[in-house]
Amino acid sequence: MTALAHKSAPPAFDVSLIRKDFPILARQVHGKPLVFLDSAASTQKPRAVLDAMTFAFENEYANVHRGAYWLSEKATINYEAAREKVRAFINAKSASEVVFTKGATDAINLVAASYGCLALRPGDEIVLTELEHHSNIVPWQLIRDLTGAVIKVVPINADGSISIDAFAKIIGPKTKIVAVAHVSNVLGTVLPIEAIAELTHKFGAKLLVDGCQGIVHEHVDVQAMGCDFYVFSGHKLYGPNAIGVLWARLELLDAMPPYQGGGDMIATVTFEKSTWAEAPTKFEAGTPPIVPAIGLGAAIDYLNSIDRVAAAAHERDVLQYAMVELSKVPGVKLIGTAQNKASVQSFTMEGAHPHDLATVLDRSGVCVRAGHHCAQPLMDVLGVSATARASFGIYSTRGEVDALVAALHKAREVLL
Ligand code: C6P
Repeated sequence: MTALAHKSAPPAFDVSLIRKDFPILARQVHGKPLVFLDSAASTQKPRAVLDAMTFAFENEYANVHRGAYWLSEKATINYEAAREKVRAFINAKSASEVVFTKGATDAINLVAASYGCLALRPGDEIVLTELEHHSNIVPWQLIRDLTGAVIKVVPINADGSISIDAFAKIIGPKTKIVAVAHVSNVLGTVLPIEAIAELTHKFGAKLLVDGCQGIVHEHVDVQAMGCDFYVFSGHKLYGPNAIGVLWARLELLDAMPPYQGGGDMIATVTFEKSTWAEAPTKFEAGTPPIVPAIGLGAAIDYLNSIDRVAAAAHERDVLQYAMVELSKVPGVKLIGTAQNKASVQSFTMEGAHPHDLATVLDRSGVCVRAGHHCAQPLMDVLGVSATARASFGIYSTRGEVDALVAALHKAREVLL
């Protein structure tokens, strides 16, 4: 939790003002105020993002990198300005290191297919952890099956934490790629990325960090972090869906072959042979997600306009409160209690299936996710088929936790 882990008292954070920026939070569901506790799946969008996207479509929309006319040039400038905003937000050295993708899943598939194909030979090892999302497992299985590489898995501790010693037992001379979540979408565990990067590089391997659940809660500096690839999705960062980011050091992008072929990603094409554009265009085949990228840029502007240190402290407060209050509900068991965790709390209730629980909570206007959370191998490790999960964003409140707890008491009456 680097730059956001301030020791001094957090500045005042007025969550009621923040909530006014998110139009959907004012609505009712089933006649009850919306209590949106599923931000880990996708966050709600501030007015600034909605307005920026509407403005782009209404006033400055055309295809990018193609037109010799003013409107296309303006759209191109806006699209590339969004790339620069991402660069500054994650402190990348150059905007050329920022590749726009459809999302984090698309970005991991890109790295697995392109870098994996370049780096992996039979017997080489890809290191994952037990808490990975399917998006950071299946792409590696696909490239494993093509190359003859082997997947090794780092185990978690009972509380959902992972010790660096566990990594040290698995990463070794055969390791070529280590791919880990920044923050677990099920357990909330924050992984020790800097230490993992050091260990990975000791053996000359490369580190991919799945930042989907990390960048939303803390300041990310890809250079300080020491990873080689960092990926995330716009829709979890208060931006639109259909846009994601792959950051990689330029020398890696330069060495990697294209992932997909099509318009824009080429320098020259003949029927005999094609040559490639420079990165990042080499990895952006076809018409890119123009307005979603502009929306992501607006989300970054929005986040830069608020006190993110205070927002992170507020989210931690809501999480701590939720952990205490949920534990008081009879039959509720918290899943994921690592010391260093972000705003995600999974739980089960004895005698109630998480899906039934989520359906009953919904009648009280409370949205939580239930299921395996696209982490079936983790469910197997935990010995459960599913959990319920409450997850928090900058707009979440203690009052919403109270509403969840009240709805859980009602659910006990209905289900048990
Ligand atoms: N997790 C959740 O409810 P996409 O779908 O590409 O935007 O993100 C995939 C992904 C990858 N890694 C992690 C750690 C994630 O949490 C997610 C998305 C959502 O937990 C939807 S399954």
